[in-house]
Amino acid sequence: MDEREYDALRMSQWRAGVAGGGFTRRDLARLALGVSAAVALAPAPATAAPAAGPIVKPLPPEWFTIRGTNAEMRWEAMADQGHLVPVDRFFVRNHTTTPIIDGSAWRLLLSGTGLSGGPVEFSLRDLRRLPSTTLTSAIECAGNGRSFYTTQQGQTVSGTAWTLGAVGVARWRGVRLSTVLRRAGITPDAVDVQPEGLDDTYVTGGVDLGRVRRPLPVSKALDDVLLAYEMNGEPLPPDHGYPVRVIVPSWIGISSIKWVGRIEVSASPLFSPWNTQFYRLFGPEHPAEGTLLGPQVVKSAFALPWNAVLAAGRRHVLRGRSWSGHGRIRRVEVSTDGGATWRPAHPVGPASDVAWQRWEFPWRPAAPGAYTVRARATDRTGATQPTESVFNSQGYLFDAVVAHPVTVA
Ligand SMILES: Nc1nc2c(c(=O)[nH]1)N[C@H]1C(S)=C(S)[C@@H](COP(=O)(O)O)O[C@H]1N2
Ligand SMILES: [Mo]
Repeated sequence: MDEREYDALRMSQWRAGVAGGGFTRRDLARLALGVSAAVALAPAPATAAPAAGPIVKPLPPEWFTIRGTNAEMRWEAMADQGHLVPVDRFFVRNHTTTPIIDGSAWRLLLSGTGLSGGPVEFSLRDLRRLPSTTLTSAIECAGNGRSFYTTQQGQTVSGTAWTLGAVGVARWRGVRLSTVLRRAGITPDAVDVQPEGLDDTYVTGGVDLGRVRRPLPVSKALDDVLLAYEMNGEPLPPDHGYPVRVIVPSWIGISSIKWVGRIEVSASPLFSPWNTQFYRLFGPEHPAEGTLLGPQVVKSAFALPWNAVLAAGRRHVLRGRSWSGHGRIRRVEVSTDGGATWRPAHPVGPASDVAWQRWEFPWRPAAPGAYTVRARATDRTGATQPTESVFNSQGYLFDAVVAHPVTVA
């Protein structure tokens, strides 16, 4: 089952009043009234302590743009890099603050009506003793590219004003979630699996929405989802989920819960604000309850500074990357004349269904002046980047071609 089908089913159940696991339609109504909702589930293990700032790792301005509790990767930081984003440049999306967790005291608690016995706990050592899997996968925030709704399309949207740097690719190692679910005694009745983070509860508009959590269908949870304890060959760093995070290939970033402390396994459908209130498409082109938000769309970025300065009359190699939630990139074209003509870029390195494609494009700008460069990718399903994205009020899934300004001097 893909994300779109699953979300469609759950949304119709939500509308019909079906609700299991702690978050109901009535809670949502109370949220709208500003009344604190009873979303407290079983207490998570008390191993979390707050860090000094929202993000622990250094954020040098040549690599990052700070956006509230988040840090966006600057694309020029990838100009000299291989397939992976090094940990020190990987973007960070925190609803609150990176918690500092003691890995030796940490426990993963599995519980719920979809298990044959009672709750089951795993330590980090328990997980490391199970067979491991390595997977190179992208993580991308559903709001990546959001600011272009405003700067390219003149539309007002809510949320973090990312440009294109809320995406990264890393090599993750860990244990398959399916292995852990089977050891915990998942039953054939289980329908949803909901990982929950150990970071602070998320408060917005004066309402405490509880811990960051979002359900997955059992079919996805038993397929390619990883409980990762390593990133690029090192233990997970605090900002990216130490000691253990979920990696959900091809699905929007919010599915990949960091600092996971509890996993609810349920025989009835689960709902949270992260699949009912956020991560839905609302707007004039969408029904009142919003459209479900499917896998990531096609995007491209140049590994160049915004307003890069290039010398006239010289040969330059423009480098960039393209990616899609629907599988590998088949073709990338580049325009240096405002979108009038397009020529193919040359692929570099591996193609991947769950990561990006690197590419290069040689360019010799003849005359000094202001230019825009554009990249347009097509994925294996034939989906291509349009010239305009369909508006939604929370600014998700921006897929249009981005006009990147360059000065030739
Ligand atoms: N516990 C927890 N998990 C979380 C989040 C969070 O704030 N808390 N943010 C989510 C979102 S919206 C994204 S896009 C990714 C970002 O992962 P990164 O910070 O490792 O780049 O983590 C997801 N997992
Ligand atoms: Mo996100």
